[in-house]
Amino acid sequence: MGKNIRIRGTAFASNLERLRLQNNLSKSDLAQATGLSWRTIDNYTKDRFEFAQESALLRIAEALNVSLEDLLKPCKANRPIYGHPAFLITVVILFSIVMGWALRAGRDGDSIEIREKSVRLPGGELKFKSKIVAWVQNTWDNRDILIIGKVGNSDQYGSILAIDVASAEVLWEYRPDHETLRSVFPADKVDQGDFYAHTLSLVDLDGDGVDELAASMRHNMSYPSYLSVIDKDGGVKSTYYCAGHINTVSPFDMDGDGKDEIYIAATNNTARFEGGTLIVLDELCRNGAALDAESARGHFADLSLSDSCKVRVVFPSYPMEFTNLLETPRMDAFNLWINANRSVPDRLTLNMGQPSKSLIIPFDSEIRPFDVYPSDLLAKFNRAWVDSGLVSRDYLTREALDKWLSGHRRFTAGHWSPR
Ligand SMILES: [Ca+2]
Ligand SMILES: [Ca+2]
Repeated sequence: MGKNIRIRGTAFASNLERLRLQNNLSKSDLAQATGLSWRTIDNYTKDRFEFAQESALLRIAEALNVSLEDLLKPCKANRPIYGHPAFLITVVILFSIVMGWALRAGRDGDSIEIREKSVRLPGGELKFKSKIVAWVQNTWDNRDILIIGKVGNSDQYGSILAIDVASAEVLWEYRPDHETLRSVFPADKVDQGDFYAHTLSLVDLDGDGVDELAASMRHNMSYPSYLSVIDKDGGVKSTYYCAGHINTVSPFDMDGDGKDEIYIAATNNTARFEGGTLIVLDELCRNGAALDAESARGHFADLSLSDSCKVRVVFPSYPMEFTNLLETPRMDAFNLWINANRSVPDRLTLNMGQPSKSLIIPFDSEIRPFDVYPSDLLAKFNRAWVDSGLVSRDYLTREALDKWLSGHRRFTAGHWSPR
């Protein structure tokens, strides 16, 4: 696996844009010069990734005639002048200016402040009865928009609101359709509680340059969850249902065709396969349910739903004596890691198990899992468990891991089923 470098929190995005313009390069020029996709370059300039492949960064640095270090560090004066009296006087003056600006900004409410049950925007303050648990910012129709997800409470269901930052006007509100959800999942499970937005992600599924919102909604008392794609006007374009919790949602254009796919790590939660699952949705394949003949009963009320995902990979569970020690009754899949470099074999990896003790599974560009290995900590714990007789056999030998991996199921339904 190539080395990944954390770019979030560095000056990479702003340096990339500045150097690109200085070199008179379009994003397409830079994509061509580096062998990366236009979408990847665009995502980099918009600071959408936390990490980047070192090899990709080196190619960008080379195309822009700077060192990797210069690409990541903040742009500043070349010569150290910290000790010079003029520098100290300048600092004092600048500090006064900045403080004055900051105080004015605070008075004018120039910034966005998200609190537990309220948001303060330049256009005013909005207060809510229930907690805000997810948010994302975007620009739609040349307006800065804040999108927030709230949990429900006794007199209010969870919902998603799109708010115009400048005016603090609520442009639209999305509420889960409980009647439909009661017909998809067992009604008694749905009635136990409420759905709320667990993750909000921006995704451009059709590649038209306008982001859609991918909202993963989770039940607060039971396991049903779903992912809805919502357009800029609040219209629901598609919904995909899952019988277990959706944990991670990662939009990415892996094949570089300018259209994002949605990669989802989730818990499968069905009787024979409680080993976590990876679901891929795209522009055409994003309706239906993670449902098949072996797994449906007891988890879906509507067995006529068909699975129109692009790809779904379901992993088997581990024996309970092992999952008990992992402190997870089901093997949750989480931490999707997508590799921007198209030449590496492991385009995507995910973790499965418990955050500190997990199996790591790499997938190729066809979303086929081709290996599994334990994290260092899981291997260490496993040795201790085997030595002390806590497990009856070693579940992490190469032979056992290969056998476990060969038990996965892979669905490529891909048929359209609007709902
Ligand atoms: Ca779009
Ligand atoms: Ca694509």
